[in-house]
Amino acid sequence: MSVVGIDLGFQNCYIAVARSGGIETIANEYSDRCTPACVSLASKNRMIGNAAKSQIITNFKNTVHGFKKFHGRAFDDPFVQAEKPKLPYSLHKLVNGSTGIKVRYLDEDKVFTVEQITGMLLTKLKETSEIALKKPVVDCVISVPSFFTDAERRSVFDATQIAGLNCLRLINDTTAVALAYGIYKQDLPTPEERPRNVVFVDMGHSSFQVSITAFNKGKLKVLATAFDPYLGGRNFDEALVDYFCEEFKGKYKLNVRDNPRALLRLHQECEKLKKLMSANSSDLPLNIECFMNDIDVSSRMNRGQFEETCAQYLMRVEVPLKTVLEQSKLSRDDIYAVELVGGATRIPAIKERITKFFCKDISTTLNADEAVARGCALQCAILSPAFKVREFSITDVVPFPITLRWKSPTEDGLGECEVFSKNHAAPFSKVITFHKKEPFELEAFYSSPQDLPYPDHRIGCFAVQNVIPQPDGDSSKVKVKVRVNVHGIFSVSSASLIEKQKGEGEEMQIDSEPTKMQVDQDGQSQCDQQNEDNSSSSKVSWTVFAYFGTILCGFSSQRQMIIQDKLVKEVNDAKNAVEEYVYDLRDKLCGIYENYVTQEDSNRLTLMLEDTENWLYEDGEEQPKQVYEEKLDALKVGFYSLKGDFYGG
Ligand code: ATP
Ligand code: K
Ligand code: MG
Repeated sequence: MSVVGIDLGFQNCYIAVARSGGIETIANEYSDRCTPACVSLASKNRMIGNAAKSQIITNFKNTVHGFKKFHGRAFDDPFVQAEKPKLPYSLHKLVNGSTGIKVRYLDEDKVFTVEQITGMLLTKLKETSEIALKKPVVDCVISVPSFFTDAERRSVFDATQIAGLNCLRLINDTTAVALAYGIYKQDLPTPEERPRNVVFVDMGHSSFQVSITAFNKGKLKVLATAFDPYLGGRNFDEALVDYFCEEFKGKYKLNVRDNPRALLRLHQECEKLKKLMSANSSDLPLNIECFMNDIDVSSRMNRGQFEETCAQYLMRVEVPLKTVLEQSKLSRDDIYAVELVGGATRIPAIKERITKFFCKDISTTLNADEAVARGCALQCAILSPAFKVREFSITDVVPFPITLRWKSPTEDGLGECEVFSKNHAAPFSKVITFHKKEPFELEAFYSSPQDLPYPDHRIGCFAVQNVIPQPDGDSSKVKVKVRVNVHGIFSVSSASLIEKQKGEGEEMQIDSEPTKMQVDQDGQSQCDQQNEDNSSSSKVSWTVFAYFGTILCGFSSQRQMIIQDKLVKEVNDAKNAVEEYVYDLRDKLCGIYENYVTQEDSNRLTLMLEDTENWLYEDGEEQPKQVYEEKLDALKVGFYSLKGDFYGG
């Protein structure tokens, strides 16, 4: 059983694994701990991660990045529509209305679902962890933003399945960070003492998340979360891009926005400049050679100007901080520490605002880039029977209240109740009792659409079937179990009809789900329309049918794509072997072999090497693997057939 944690970032992904020495963040084949969330499709193969990132400019139409927030979103979603004109690649409306990504792959136009693209990225991350652990990886824990709704979570979950992963938990980013913070702390208050309250702030490339978490020995409880789902490092990059586009229009008469390649380069340079300005308050240069129309461009900026340019975004930093504090019902004095993670919290103006708001110096005891992945790996270790870690209980919150509405075809029992209030503990199950004579429908939705960072407040419809009246014509008691599970996904997990059985012993339970059930008395009584009756009864489970908007597609193609990638890699390796042999032998002919090879042989070999090199650039540019292998063999034969006392050397 593998213990792997994945921080699935909008821009950067990190992997942490459990090895004998503990939790460790691992590097990929480029010795990079960060794998870019980038997938590049080409006429022969796919590239994922670092290799894909290097294609962002050269193959911009088919290099997909910045796709995380398309999960669970319809093509017509206002967010998707707002992103569309800014993307170098094309989006496409899928038959089911969801967002597809249109690229040219294997010389054909292809539309991939977001789940497939993330599936490819996860396959790469899976492979990287398999290389590090030297064994197959299936079980893992993956992070998602705390504000992700059901549809977004389901969609990410589907992607994990496409990648062949068994995701034990989708954990909220800030909760993963809290776990990484708390699990090794030796000095946490005992369960009887007042908890230690810590604020976690994570600003990444695409979003801003805050949580307040209460720690006691052996447990953490998230008290509240708040967020600005549309505020992150990329807004600052875009502000700089806007600024320089405007400047270059005047200064060089360039319309940068008309040239996707130039625009992408400017983006990359602005991001670099932004990072430099975090460390340096002086004037810094921005130079790009051969930017557009053979023109070199240059400009400058300092931190003061940066803050002015980004004022509209800096203004938004305080809002979630205020919200989270209000939600937690704590005062500033109750806060023990404020911990920052995420790349964009390195911007000094952001740090200042956070410090000022909490009237407290911020601590950076956590690794800002790796804490999420480490927290995920720790959660995976806790859930894995194969790995021993200290007991630690994690209670998260429901970020958006959930209401259940019910109706029957003929009975006038229409009603609704809020089953999960805002910041209700999660994961959590509740049993709700209905008194019904016929099948009925339950509709779950988010109660406060105005606070939801998602356009559709519906969660799902559940039909409770096979409900019949009691033999005496009375309503039957139907117990419905609703749950927000470990992934933060809502479901109606089971329904049971309680049959009256006069005079027989205890209530008999024939319940299909073996999980431990926590019953929330509040929730039960609100929805209970009649008093509990005391007559004995037996419980019979009935089917719940669920309908959801998400549709899974594309399980089969991933395998084929992996085979294709392997094939291309093998051909490239065979070709590289020929090239390397040519260079190597040429070096040696002028070096260590010089005294052992006659001039005549040397000339003959040099000619042969030159021919081969030319061939590699011409007819040999694209050949099947076998041709390269034969070429290499021929070279070797040519070399070994030399006369003289060469082998004596
Ligand atoms: P998200 O959490 O939104 O899914 P992510 O996890 O991929 O995104 P991070 O890796 O936490 O994001 O942060 C990336 C962002 O941080 C980028 O915008 C990057 O430019 C920014 N960043 C990194 N280092 C610095 C720095 N020194 N100064 C300013 N910004 C920085
Ligand atoms: K990240
Ligand atoms: Mg992140």
